[in-house]
Amino acid sequence: MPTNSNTFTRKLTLGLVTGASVLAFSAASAGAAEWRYALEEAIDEVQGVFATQFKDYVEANSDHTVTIYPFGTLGESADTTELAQMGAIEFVTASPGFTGALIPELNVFNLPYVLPEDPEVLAEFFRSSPTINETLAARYNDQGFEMVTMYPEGEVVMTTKEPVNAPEDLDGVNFRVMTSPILVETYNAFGATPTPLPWGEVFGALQLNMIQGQENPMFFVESTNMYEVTDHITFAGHNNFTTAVLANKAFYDGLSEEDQELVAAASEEAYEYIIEYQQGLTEEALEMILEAKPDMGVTRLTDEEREPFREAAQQVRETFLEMAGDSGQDVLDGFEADIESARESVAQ
Ligand code: 6CS
Repeated sequence: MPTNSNTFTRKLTLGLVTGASVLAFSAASAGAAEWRYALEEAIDEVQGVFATQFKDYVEANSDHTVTIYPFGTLGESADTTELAQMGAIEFVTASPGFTGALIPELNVFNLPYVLPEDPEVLAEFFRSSPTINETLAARYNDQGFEMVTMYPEGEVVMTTKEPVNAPEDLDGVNFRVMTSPILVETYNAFGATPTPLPWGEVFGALQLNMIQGQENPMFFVESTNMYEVTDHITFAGHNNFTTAVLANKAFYDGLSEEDQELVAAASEEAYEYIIEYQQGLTEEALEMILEAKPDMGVTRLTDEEREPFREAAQQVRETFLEMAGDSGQDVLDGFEADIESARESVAQ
């Protein structure tokens, strides 16, 4: 079971106190430094596996150490993102499902039916896209971050108390989304009552029936026991969970060229590892869930059943363009062109 809210508040307070004293003693100095890296997930979940690879590479190739702060030790995503923005920690994993509230263009990742479903094309898109690695990287710079990398974490599924085959089935369902406005708009368009919440509140809210649905990749549905408090899983093919590894920009700009290259090399290695690590992860998680709860309902929407969700997605696109303006349009056009290039390069 994930941390309940009382335990969570206690841990958060302890975490911030411990975190503050740790931070006071570990300011970066010339030579060997301690780099602090906070996550939105546990150490054995995808973000933790990536961060561990990054840490191992940095520590094997320099005198620096990387201290990882998993979810719950320094607060919710909004807290850790702010700590990195102000330079109290050096690295953070911050997902557009939250940071889309800060940088409107990032909501392109939250738009349904934009990212390719083919995992090879998806991995190549993140690797090679100038829109991600130049245009969006510049938007992160505007907010005091250096974008180290972005990567996909797995196909997003809905988990609900009742089966979902059509938008009508979401009528009256309080559906938890991360806090970006485009996710709210998506579930409005899908026919639900969207409820933006930080992660730490989701399990309790499902248990208390304050919400009746949420979306996440399968590995997370399994690792956080979401299947204990929901009874149906729906694969609608509408998105893949994206995250970003960010560094504090002033910290990054102050690194030697050698250390900047170290960060890039560690992140490239961790990227390839995490893409490989995810092969079969969705299926494994589903098997584990069905073993623990054999009567869990699983629905894979057919193309025909997906059609009304795809139609609803058009309205979400329009809201995105109203919100992010011309630069949102450029990012969306850039995504479409970069996805096409990734498709062509994988097909060769
Ligand atoms: O739903 C969430 O809020 C969380 N989901 C994942 C897969 N990672 C972190 C995030 O906080």
